[in-house]
Amino acid sequence: MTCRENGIGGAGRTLSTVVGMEMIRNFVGGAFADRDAAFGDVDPATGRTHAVVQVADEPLVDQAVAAARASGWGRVPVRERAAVLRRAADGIEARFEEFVAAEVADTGKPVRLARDLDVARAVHNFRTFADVVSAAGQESFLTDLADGRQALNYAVRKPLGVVAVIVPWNLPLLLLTWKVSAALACGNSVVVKPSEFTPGTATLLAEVLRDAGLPAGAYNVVHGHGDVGEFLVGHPGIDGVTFTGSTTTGTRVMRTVAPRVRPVSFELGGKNAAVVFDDVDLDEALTGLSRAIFTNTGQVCLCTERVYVQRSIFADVADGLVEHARALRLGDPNDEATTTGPLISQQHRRKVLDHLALAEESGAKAITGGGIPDMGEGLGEGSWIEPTLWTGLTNADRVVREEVFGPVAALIPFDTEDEAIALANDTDYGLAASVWTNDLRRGHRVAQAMDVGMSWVNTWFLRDLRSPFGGMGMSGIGREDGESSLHFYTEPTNVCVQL
Ligand code: 6OD
Repeated sequence: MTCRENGIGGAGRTLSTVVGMEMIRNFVGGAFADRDAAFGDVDPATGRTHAVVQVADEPLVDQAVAAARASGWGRVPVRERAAVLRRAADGIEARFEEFVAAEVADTGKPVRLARDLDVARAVHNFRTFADVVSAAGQESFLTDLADGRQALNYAVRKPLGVVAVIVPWNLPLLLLTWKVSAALACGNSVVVKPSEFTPGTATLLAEVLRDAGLPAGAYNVVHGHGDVGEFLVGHPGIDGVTFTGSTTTGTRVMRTVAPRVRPVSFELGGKNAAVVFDDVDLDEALTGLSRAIFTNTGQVCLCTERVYVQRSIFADVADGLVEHARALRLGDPNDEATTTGPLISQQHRRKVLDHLALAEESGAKAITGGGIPDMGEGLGEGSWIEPTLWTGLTNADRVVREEVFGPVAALIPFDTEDEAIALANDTDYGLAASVWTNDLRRGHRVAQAMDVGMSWVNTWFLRDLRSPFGGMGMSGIGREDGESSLHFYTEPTNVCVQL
């Protein structure tokens, strides 16, 4: 039986017996493991439970960490590791539509987005990190001391060992494979804890990695809520933690890991700004800004929630963005024409609705959206929200300072370049920014002046996995991708040979 078969995994699986649903199980030491405790996996588009997820307990997490330690993957030569990663990429491609279906069922995101962004990136992640690790060199120095001695110093990269990978629900497979492919490429074994909202693709990936020839124990999945994640990151057998999620959870993870002084890589919240100058190509900018605000229903850490617009084009940008927002098609995620799905959960929608109320209390004008759409039969119980744009807010308003993580943005005018930079940097976060201008020098100048990990000019979320990725301030700690991933997922150790 595979993890994604319908039915039950053995005696006592009462929940699945009753509802006869797909069962999502933990994967430990190269095999699926059954547990009695389970919860329902809800499709946020319909509000209906579509699968049953078995919950890991502490003994199972212990087993997963022990299996990871014993996997032997770190001793596999780089050439063979890269070959396994490439076969994993091929394996995802071969089961592409299964991954798409699992991601859509868990997130409610439009099937086109799941294909073009999430699953396509999963394939790309494995191929890229196979390439990165294959091309990686080591630092070396020929040393000439004043006393005449000579030496050869060279670094040897060792895997950290066992890495805990904690990933969120917004881009479950994209972020999981981004971290797992890099960690495995570097010779680490991983224990993955997906979000309880999106357990599907991490479990499917277990089959693909097993079939690609990854040794048992090198990839383990434990399901559950925050307590499972907390137990995992605090486990004495964990050598490093990579986490993407909220700043609040990130600080908890950091506290849990601190007593054992293990490296962490965190990509946390954001309150990302776009700065739009009046020399811009308006149509191009509106298309880009609309993507930046509304992609994945605003549930991407890089999404723009603050748009600073030069005053002379403020009305044009506002009208243009309203037109884009109204052209979005909310609806059945499996309909190819759908552009926009629901929020991940009712709980998250309550948070977003609180922010909509807060904006109104602050005197904002919702120039489009501002509430719950009428989705009609079948989708009425889903966690839908209207794409929303506000004017009339300033940086002093809470809703302009706090991350909403929904399809919302505040449009705020500015007059000068200096003012725009100051407004964009006036935040506790520092993840990403975009600058929209046709003035080449200004584009470089303003992009560099942004206090963020990633600045885009005339685009958004255009990624090269060799470039450093991560946030400043409350947006995170550490960088991943390319060389940065090699740095995080390995310990460079130095050998000095006197010549
Ligand atoms: O594109 C990536 O590699 C990445 N880490 C995206 C993060 C998005 C956060 O929601």
